[in-house]
Amino acid sequence: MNHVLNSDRPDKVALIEGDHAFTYAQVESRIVQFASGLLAGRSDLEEARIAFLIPAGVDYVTALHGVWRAGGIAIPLNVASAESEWEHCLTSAGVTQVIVDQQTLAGIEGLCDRLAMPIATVSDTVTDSVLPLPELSPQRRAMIVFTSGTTSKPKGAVTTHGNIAAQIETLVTAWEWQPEDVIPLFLPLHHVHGIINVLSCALWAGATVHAMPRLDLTALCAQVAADTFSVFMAVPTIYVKLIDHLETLEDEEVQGISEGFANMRLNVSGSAACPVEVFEEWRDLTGQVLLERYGMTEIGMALSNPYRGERRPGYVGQALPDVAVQLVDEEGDIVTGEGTPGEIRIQSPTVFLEYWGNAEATEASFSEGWFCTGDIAVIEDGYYRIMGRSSVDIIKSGGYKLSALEIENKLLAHPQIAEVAVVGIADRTWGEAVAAVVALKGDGDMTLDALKSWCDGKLSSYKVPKQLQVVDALPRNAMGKVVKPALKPLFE
Ligand code: MCA
Ligand code: AMP
Repeated sequence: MNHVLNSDRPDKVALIEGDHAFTYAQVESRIVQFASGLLAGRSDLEEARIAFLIPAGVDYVTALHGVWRAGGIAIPLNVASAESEWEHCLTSAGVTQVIVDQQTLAGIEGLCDRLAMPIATVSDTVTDSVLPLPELSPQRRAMIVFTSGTTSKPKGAVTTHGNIAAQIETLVTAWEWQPEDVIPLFLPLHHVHGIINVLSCALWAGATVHAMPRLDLTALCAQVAADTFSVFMAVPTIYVKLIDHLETLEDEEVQGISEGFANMRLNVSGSAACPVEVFEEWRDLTGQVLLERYGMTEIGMALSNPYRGERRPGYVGQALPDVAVQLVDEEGDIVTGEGTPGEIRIQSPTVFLEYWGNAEATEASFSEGWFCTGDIAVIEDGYYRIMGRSSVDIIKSGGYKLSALEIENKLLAHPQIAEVAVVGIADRTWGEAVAAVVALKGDGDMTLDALKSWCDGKLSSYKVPKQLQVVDALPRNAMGKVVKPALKPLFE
């Protein structure tokens, strides 16, 4: 199984990182050297878990594909996590080795020392003594992506080589990826959106990826205005940030950037609901009709507006090829016909294998062979519309899925906090913003700034509450459970 680099045009540029351009042949050769170094004389890593902490660039691609080619399970970590979050990923997945680059080494070295976990850079691992690499069947485990959910700790979603190939092939076909395509990559590379939809589809199709270590709107827009890209993929928050950014610029500059977007063949939005206003503002500004699609870490992409055909604002389109979709109502009955909401359930070769080391959670997430997404949708005029989620404990902020329970558990360790509830509140930029309601011990007070400083280093910064309300006691129902819907109006 080699769901890897396109090998049709070895001299074509696969990846651009800063001033360096790497051809497909160069990237391939580095991957083989790295995989050989990882194997260190063995014939197959036999699904050993290898985690890596590397920003977008050739080292990232080398680590991801190198682990795959050596028969390991690749675990991309969030470069912006707090140490305790990395520790959870490393220990719960039984990681045997951590790969870093020169920039990320210092941040995680201490943790690896404490856990007695071997750590190495990509450059130290590559070797000239190239070894034969193992043959891998589609059933072999390939990757673990950590995803937050209704449990307090993120779970590791395991996909096989076959799942990953199916996730890529579906999108390459549906969105008509071409070798001539050029795409910017600024999304984080520990989630499916960046890993599969952008990086892997492009490298499969023989296209060119411009790797950017972070989202820099000014630099990005300059390249857009220079007509560098043909395809653009982002979360709704980034389209909002771009719309706001363009408002700060002179008319002439805006015109150049708008034309750059207009000249692309495709702009995609996903990972969170794209508000109709954003869809319309983007169309007015650039002439681009956003293609909105729906997916999830555990299933890859499932629903998509058409590449050719009507893209409807507020809708996520129809099932992608080979994806079977059911809507199931609260009574557990399959919804037939249009207009009745139900939970989205999926069967598809793209659906993941299991949560690592958590058979119970895996079993609970399937019903009669269908993966239960927890998202509620309705079909209207043949198109799916996402209505919300079955759990109030999941928050989608800027495309990141956050667990209210995970944030509450952290905040409960604050010496002043007696009780806490975390909710997502509507926010133009973030979609939902994290908001905390706390009841304090004693008669002290708490400011948002003080809470934010306390969170520093304990939580990834995007999980830190953006709003705070202090109350005497949290509202609870007869069962003693906090009534979360009653908390949202506190922030209006
Ligand atoms: C950054 N900040 C955030 C977020 N991102 N706050 C809430 N939610 C966020 N998502 C905060 C930082 O903590 C910081 O706060 C301040 O904003 C500036 O941080 P910076 O990193 O400079 O912000 P940015 O570069 O503008 O980042 C915004 C972003 C980023 C580019 C939209 O959040 C992002 O890349 N989101 C995409 C996530 C994604 O790819 N999700 C896919 C998963 P302070 O100043 O207080 O420290 S979903 C998926 O994969 C499925 C399969 C699917 O359907 O796609
Ligand atoms: P994640 O678990 O991080 O992969 O996020 C997947 C979740 O993002 C889905 O279960 C949905 O709740 C949400 N999501 C993804 N795409 C869309 C979309 N186009 N509209 C609404 N929600 C979406």
